[in-house]
Amino acid sequence: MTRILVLNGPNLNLLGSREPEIYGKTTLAEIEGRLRQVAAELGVEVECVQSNHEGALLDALHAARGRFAGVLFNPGALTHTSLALYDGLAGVGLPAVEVHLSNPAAREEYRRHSWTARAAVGSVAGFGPRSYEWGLRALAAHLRDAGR
Ligand code: CA2
Repeated sequence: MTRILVLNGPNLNLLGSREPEIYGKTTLAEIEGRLRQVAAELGVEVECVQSNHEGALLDALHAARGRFAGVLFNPGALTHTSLALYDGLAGVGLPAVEVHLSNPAAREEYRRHSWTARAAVGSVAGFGPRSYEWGLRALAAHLRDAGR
């Protein structure tokens, strides 16, 4: 079965507990639960990893080679700063869809640039937890089209 790595970066483990006006009330566990439901519907399998550490995210990406067909990735604030994650994503060569709860393009200037999006197939942002769901649907369709 097609396997997809769902990777979440720094502070996303705090979802639902702080700043609900920006990031909503849904917890990461709830988002992951919904992704498992959608994955079952799509006939794919998801494995979910969250880390607050850039190096651990890189390790997860490297370990994904040969085990996963693609990556659904919310790099959190590292989106805007991490050339290393860009290099890692580009280096492993797995198709990735970047997702964001908020719409960084409509926020502060320093959130308007994404390093990681440069190595992604595409992005879904601004729809809260549904960004993940639609990102997963888009990635699964992309993998299907690519015969992977
Ligand atoms: O909108 C998104 O998904 C972001 O990736 C979230 C990041 C932010 O730096 C990006 O610009 C956009 C921040 C994640 C922090 O999550 C928190 C959740 C609850 C409480 C505090 C932080």
